[in-house]
Amino acid sequence: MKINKIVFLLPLVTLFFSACHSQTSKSGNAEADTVVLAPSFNEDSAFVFVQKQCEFGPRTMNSKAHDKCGDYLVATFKKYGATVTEQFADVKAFDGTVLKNRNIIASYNVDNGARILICSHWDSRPWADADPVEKNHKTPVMGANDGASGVAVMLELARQIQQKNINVGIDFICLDAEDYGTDNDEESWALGAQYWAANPHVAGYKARYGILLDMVGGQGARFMQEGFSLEYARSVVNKVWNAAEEAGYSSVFPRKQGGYITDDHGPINKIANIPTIDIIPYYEGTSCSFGPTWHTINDDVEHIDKSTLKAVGQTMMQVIYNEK
Ligand code: AHN
Ligand code: ZN
Repeated sequence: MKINKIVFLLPLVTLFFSACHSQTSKSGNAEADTVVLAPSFNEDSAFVFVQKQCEFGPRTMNSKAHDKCGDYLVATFKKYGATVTEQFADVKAFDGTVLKNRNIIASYNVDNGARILICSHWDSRPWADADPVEKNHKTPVMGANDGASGVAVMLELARQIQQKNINVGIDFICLDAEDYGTDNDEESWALGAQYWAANPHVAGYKARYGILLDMVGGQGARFMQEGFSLEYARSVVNKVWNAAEEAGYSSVFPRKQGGYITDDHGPINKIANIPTIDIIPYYEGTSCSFGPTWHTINDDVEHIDKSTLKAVGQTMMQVIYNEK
């Protein structure tokens, strides 16, 4: 009698759990569809990658610090087993300056046709023109959050992939010349992404989807669903916010809409036609939705929060280790 009861109740219990949250799909094929918990993303390691980039100084376009940091990124991705491709191009800025653009692409499982694109910009803004103090407006931004944080998460993901392979191909793209833009000209931003989208590093390049990491290390950051991401890649938004919940970070990734942001994902969606989302903070009810250090002299290593790097990094792990 007791055994009969258990046997009878078991399917109900299973039904209850699967109804909670897409742990298994309707097919009930546990082997193929069960969500696995990804290995642990190391936020201390990611933090060191932020520090390393910032030790070169602000990585402003056409600067020596930029050159040296580029070499460091190439060497570090190679050290973690990636196949690295570089794109050099002269691009014209809004003010007529010729920028020596360098996109750095680090690829895993190059022969796998099923690919995921993960990207972040690595250049620093040459002007802290959102600083509350006027005299700082021509000082370069260190870009610990705005630049280094996204690249640091990518480097740590690369280190993790070398330790445990994934089932798909990945291309990490360090995009250049994102942050040399001006307020009244949308096209002045994301010049490296514009170049890559029009000239992908592999002819006819295709990816299932893309994820842009922008400012993923700020104190008190929460990531809301960005407007263009919802328009161009709603299913990718849902995939990533589900992964955040699975990883235990639903409070950092609330299922709420944020703003519409001009960023590197624009050209990737519109020119390269790869559905791509932007993971970018949305600080509600503050004077700057990107957070208090955005384009100020306070965007430094001291204002980086490891727990934000962890929430984003672990969510990314949860996404990529569940890709079949
Ligand atoms: C706008 O200010 C409209 N977009 C800025 C995108 C950005 C700048 N991300 C980081 N720095
Ligand atoms: Zn910026």
